Amino acid sequence: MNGMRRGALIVIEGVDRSGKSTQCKKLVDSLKAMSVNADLVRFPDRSTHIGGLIDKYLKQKSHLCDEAIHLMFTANRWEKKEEMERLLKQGVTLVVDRYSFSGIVYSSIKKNMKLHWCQEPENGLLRPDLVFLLTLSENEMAKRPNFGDERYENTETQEKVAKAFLDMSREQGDWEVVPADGTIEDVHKVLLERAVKKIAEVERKSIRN
Ligand code: ADP
Ligand code: FDM
Ligand code: MG
Repeated sequence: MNGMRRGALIVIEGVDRSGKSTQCKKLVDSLKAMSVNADLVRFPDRSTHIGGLIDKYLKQKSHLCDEAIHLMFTANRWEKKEEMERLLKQGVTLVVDRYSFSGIVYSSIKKNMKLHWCQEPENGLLRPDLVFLLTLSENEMAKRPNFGDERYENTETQEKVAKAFLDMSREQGDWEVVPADGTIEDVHKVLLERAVKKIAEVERKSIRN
Protein backbone atom coordinates (compact mmCIF):
# COMPACT_ATOMS: atom_id res chain seq x y z
CA MET A 1 0.00 0.00 0.00
CA ASN A 2 1.29 3.45 -0.77
CA GLY A 3 -0.18 5.65 1.93
CA MET A 4 2.14 8.59 1.21
CA ARG A 5 0.41 11.80 0.28
CA ARG A 6 2.42 14.48 -1.41
CA GLY A 7 2.29 18.16 -0.60
CA ALA A 8 1.06 20.83 -3.02
CA LEU A 9 3.23 23.44 -4.70
CA ILE A 10 1.44 26.76 -4.26
CA VAL A 11 2.90 29.99 -5.64
CA ILE A 12 1.94 33.56 -4.84
CA GLU A 13 2.82 36.16 -7.48
CA GLY A 14 2.02 39.83 -7.97
CA VAL A 15 3.46 43.31 -8.12
CA ASP A 16 5.46 44.84 -5.32
CA ARG A 17 3.46 45.50 -2.13
CA SER A 18 0.48 43.45 -3.27
CA GLY A 19 0.83 41.48 -0.02
CA LYS A 20 2.67 38.37 -1.27
CA SER A 21 5.05 37.99 1.66
CA THR A 22 2.33 38.79 4.21
CA GLN A 23 -0.04 36.25 2.66
CA CYS A 24 2.59 33.52 2.22
CA LYS A 25 3.46 33.69 5.88
CA LYS A 26 -0.19 33.69 7.02
CA LEU A 27 -1.03 30.81 4.71
CA VAL A 28 1.79 28.67 6.10
CA ASP A 29 0.80 29.57 9.69
CA SER A 30 -2.87 28.71 9.11
CA LEU A 31 -2.07 25.44 7.37
CA LYS A 32 0.21 24.43 10.22
CA ALA A 33 -2.50 25.33 12.72
CA MET A 34 -4.78 22.91 10.81
CA SER A 35 -2.08 20.23 11.11
CA VAL A 36 -1.20 20.46 7.43
CA ASN A 37 2.54 20.05 6.96
CA ALA A 38 3.63 23.29 5.24
CA ASP A 39 6.73 25.35 4.62
CA LEU A 40 7.61 28.74 3.16
CA VAL A 41 9.96 29.09 0.19
CA ARG A 42 10.92 32.43 -1.31
CA PHE A 43 12.58 33.52 -4.51
CA PRO A 44 15.05 34.96 -4.85
CA ASP A 45 16.56 32.89 -2.03
CA ARG A 46 19.23 35.40 -1.07
CA SER A 47 20.94 32.96 1.35
CA THR A 48 22.77 30.91 -1.30
CA HIS A 49 25.94 31.95 -3.17
CA ILE A 50 23.93 32.76 -6.30
CA GLY A 51 21.34 34.48 -4.10
CA GLY A 52 24.08 36.72 -2.71
CA LEU A 53 24.95 37.87 -6.24
CA ILE A 54 21.27 38.54 -6.91
CA ASP A 55 20.99 40.51 -3.67
CA LYS A 56 23.91 42.74 -4.68
CA TYR A 57 22.32 43.30 -8.08
CA LEU A 58 18.93 44.20 -6.58
CA LYS A 59 20.57 46.56 -4.09
CA GLN A 60 22.27 48.24 -7.08
CA LYS A 61 25.72 47.40 -5.70
CA SER A 62 26.63 45.51 -8.86
CA HIS A 63 25.82 45.60 -12.53
CA LEU A 64 25.07 42.55 -14.65
CA CYS A 65 23.76 42.44 -18.19
CA ASP A 66 20.07 41.56 -18.50
CA GLU A 67 20.74 38.05 -19.82
CA ALA A 68 23.19 37.17 -17.04
CA ILE A 69 20.94 38.31 -14.17
CA HIS A 70 18.00 36.52 -15.76
CA LEU A 71 19.93 33.25 -15.73
CA MET A 72 21.05 33.85 -12.14
CA PHE A 73 17.45 34.15 -10.96
CA THR A 74 16.65 30.96 -12.85
CA ALA A 75 19.70 29.15 -11.45
CA ASN A 76 18.56 30.21 -7.98
CA ARG A 77 15.38 28.18 -8.62
CA TRP A 78 17.23 25.23 -10.14
CA GLU A 79 19.51 24.97 -7.12
CA LYS A 80 16.43 24.53 -4.89
CA LYS A 81 14.59 22.04 -7.11
CA GLU A 82 15.87 18.83 -5.54
CA GLU A 83 15.12 19.98 -2.02
CA MET A 84 11.65 21.20 -3.00
CA GLU A 85 10.85 17.90 -4.71
CA ARG A 86 12.02 15.95 -1.68
CA LEU A 87 9.83 17.99 0.66
CA LEU A 88 6.76 17.67 -1.59
CA LYS A 89 7.23 13.89 -1.71
CA GLN A 90 7.47 13.84 2.08
CA GLY A 91 4.04 15.45 2.19
CA VAL A 92 5.08 19.04 2.84
CA THR A 93 3.01 21.71 1.08
CA LEU A 94 5.28 24.48 -0.17
CA VAL A 95 4.00 28.04 -0.26
CA VAL A 96 6.29 29.95 -2.59
CA ASP A 97 6.78 33.74 -2.51
CA ARG A 98 7.49 34.48 -6.22
CA TYR A 99 8.61 31.88 -8.78
CA SER A 100 9.37 31.52 -12.51
CA PHE A 101 6.57 33.92 -13.41
CA SER A 102 8.32 36.81 -11.66
CA GLY A 103 11.48 35.68 -13.40
CA ILE A 104 9.87 35.81 -16.83
CA VAL A 105 7.89 39.00 -16.24
CA TYR A 106 10.63 41.19 -14.74
CA SER A 107 13.11 40.21 -17.46
CA SER A 108 10.81 40.24 -20.48
CA ILE A 109 9.64 43.82 -19.88
CA LYS A 110 13.23 44.94 -20.53
CA LYS A 111 14.27 46.17 -23.93
CA ASN A 112 15.59 43.44 -26.24
CA MET A 113 14.59 40.62 -23.89
CA LYS A 114 12.29 38.25 -25.75
CA LEU A 115 9.54 36.46 -23.83
CA HIS A 116 10.40 33.07 -25.34
CA TRP A 117 14.10 33.42 -24.51
CA CYS A 118 13.17 34.28 -20.92
CA GLN A 119 10.84 31.28 -20.60
CA GLU A 120 13.18 28.63 -21.97
CA PRO A 121 15.54 28.08 -18.96
CA GLU A 122 12.53 27.77 -16.63
CA ASN A 123 11.38 24.62 -18.44
CA GLY A 124 11.88 21.52 -16.32
CA LEU A 125 11.50 23.22 -12.98
CA LEU A 126 8.66 21.93 -10.79
CA ARG A 127 5.29 23.03 -12.10
CA PRO A 128 3.08 24.66 -9.48
CA ASP A 129 -0.30 23.10 -8.67
CA LEU A 130 -1.79 26.52 -8.03
CA VAL A 131 -0.66 30.09 -8.71
CA PHE A 132 -2.33 33.01 -6.97
CA LEU A 133 -1.87 36.34 -8.73
CA LEU A 134 -2.56 39.17 -6.28
CA THR A 135 -3.79 42.31 -8.03
CA LEU A 136 -4.13 45.84 -6.67
CA SER A 137 -6.11 48.80 -7.91
CA GLU A 138 -4.05 51.94 -8.57
CA ASN A 139 -5.81 53.61 -5.70
CA GLU A 140 -4.86 50.89 -3.20
CA MET A 141 -1.33 50.69 -4.54
CA ALA A 142 -0.83 54.37 -3.80
CA LYS A 143 -1.85 53.74 -0.17
CA ARG A 144 0.67 51.01 0.57
CA PRO A 145 3.99 52.02 2.23
CA ASN A 146 6.51 53.65 -0.08
CA PHE A 147 8.96 52.03 -2.47
CA GLY A 148 12.33 50.95 -1.13
CA ASP A 149 15.69 51.56 -2.82
CA GLU A 150 15.96 48.31 -4.75
CA ARG A 151 16.10 47.99 -8.49
CA TYR A 152 12.61 47.72 -10.07
CA GLU A 153 11.01 49.63 -7.15
CA ASN A 154 9.59 52.43 -9.28
CA THR A 155 6.19 53.21 -10.78
CA GLU A 156 7.15 52.71 -14.42
CA THR A 157 8.49 49.19 -13.85
CA GLN A 158 5.60 48.23 -11.57
CA GLU A 159 3.00 49.29 -14.15
CA LYS A 160 4.69 47.17 -16.81
CA VAL A 161 4.97 44.26 -14.38
CA ALA A 162 1.27 44.46 -13.43
CA LYS A 163 0.24 44.37 -17.09
CA ALA A 164 2.64 41.54 -17.98
CA PHE A 165 1.34 39.42 -15.06
CA LEU A 166 -2.25 39.90 -16.21
CA ASP A 167 -1.35 39.00 -19.80
CA MET A 168 0.34 35.87 -18.50
CA SER A 169 -2.63 34.91 -16.31
CA ARG A 170 -4.89 34.76 -19.37
CA GLU A 171 -2.75 32.03 -20.94
CA GLN A 172 -2.45 29.70 -17.97
CA GLY A 173 -4.59 27.08 -16.25
CA ASP A 174 -4.16 26.64 -12.48
CA TRP A 175 -4.07 30.41 -11.94
CA GLU A 176 -6.37 32.28 -9.62
CA VAL A 177 -6.40 36.03 -10.00
CA VAL A 178 -7.22 37.40 -6.55
CA PRO A 179 -8.07 41.10 -6.11
CA ALA A 180 -5.98 41.99 -3.05
CA ASP A 181 -7.39 45.44 -2.19
CA GLY A 182 -9.28 44.04 0.83
CA THR A 183 -7.95 43.60 4.35
CA ILE A 184 -5.15 41.14 5.08
CA GLU A 185 -7.72 38.82 6.69
CA ASP A 186 -10.15 39.01 3.75
CA VAL A 187 -7.47 38.07 1.25
CA HIS A 188 -6.15 35.37 3.55
CA LYS A 189 -9.57 33.70 3.83
CA VAL A 190 -9.83 33.39 0.05
CA LEU A 191 -6.31 31.99 -0.32
CA LEU A 192 -6.68 29.53 2.55
CA GLU A 193 -9.95 28.10 1.27
CA ARG A 194 -8.60 27.55 -2.22
CA ALA A 195 -5.27 26.20 -0.98
CA VAL A 196 -6.94 23.61 1.27
CA LYS A 197 -9.05 22.38 -1.66
CA LYS A 198 -6.04 22.15 -3.92
CA ILE A 199 -3.95 20.27 -1.35
CA ALA A 200 -6.66 17.56 -1.15
CA GLU A 201 -7.05 17.50 -4.92
CA VAL A 202 -3.39 16.81 -5.72
CA GLU A 203 -2.26 14.65 -2.78
CA ARG A 204 -2.47 11.41 -4.81
CA LYS A 205 -1.27 12.91 -8.09
CA SER A 206 2.32 12.91 -9.26
CA ILE A 207 4.53 15.97 -9.05
CA ARG A 208 4.73 17.78 -12.38
CA ASN A 209 7.74 19.12 -14.21
P1 ADP B 1 4.87 42.10 -1.18
O1 ADP B 1 5.57 40.92 -0.57
O2 ADP B 1 3.88 41.72 -2.23
O3 ADP B 1 5.80 43.17 -1.66
P2 ADP B 1 4.09 42.69 1.55
O4 ADP B 1 3.38 41.50 2.07
O5 ADP B 1 5.49 42.90 1.97
O6 ADP B 1 3.97 42.76 -0.05
O7 ADP B 1 3.20 43.96 1.94
C1 ADP B 1 3.61 45.28 1.59
C2 ADP B 1 3.09 46.27 2.64
O8 ADP B 1 1.67 46.36 2.57
C3 ADP B 1 3.42 45.86 4.06
O9 ADP B 1 3.66 47.02 4.82
C4 ADP B 1 2.16 45.15 4.52
O10 ADP B 1 1.99 45.22 5.92
C5 ADP B 1 1.09 45.94 3.79
N1 ADP B 1 -0.09 45.11 3.44
C6 ADP B 1 -0.09 43.84 3.00
N2 ADP B 1 -1.33 43.41 2.75
C7 ADP B 1 -2.15 44.46 3.01
C8 ADP B 1 -3.58 44.66 2.95
N3 ADP B 1 -4.42 43.69 2.53
N4 ADP B 1 -4.06 45.87 3.28
C9 ADP B 1 -3.22 46.86 3.69
N5 ADP B 1 -1.89 46.74 3.79
C10 ADP B 1 -1.35 45.56 3.45
N1 FDM C 1 12.72 39.16 -9.37
C1 FDM C 1 12.35 38.11 -8.62
C2 FDM C 1 13.22 38.99 -10.66
O1 FDM C 1 13.56 39.96 -11.34
N2 FDM C 1 13.34 37.73 -11.16
C3 FDM C 1 12.98 36.64 -10.44
O2 FDM C 1 13.12 35.49 -10.92
C4 FDM C 1 12.47 36.82 -9.12
C5 FDM C 1 12.07 35.64 -8.29
O3 FDM C 1 13.44 40.56 -7.63
F1 FDM C 1 11.82 43.15 -7.84
C6 FDM C 1 12.64 40.52 -8.81
C7 FDM C 1 11.28 40.96 -8.39
C8 FDM C 1 11.58 41.93 -7.26
C9 FDM C 1 12.85 41.42 -6.65
O4 FDM C 1 11.95 41.36 -4.48
C10 FDM C 1 12.64 40.61 -5.39
P1 FDM C 1 11.28 40.71 -3.15
O5 FDM C 1 10.86 41.93 -2.39
O6 FDM C 1 12.38 39.96 -2.47
O7 FDM C 1 10.14 39.86 -3.55
MG1 MG D 1 7.63 40.47 -0.53
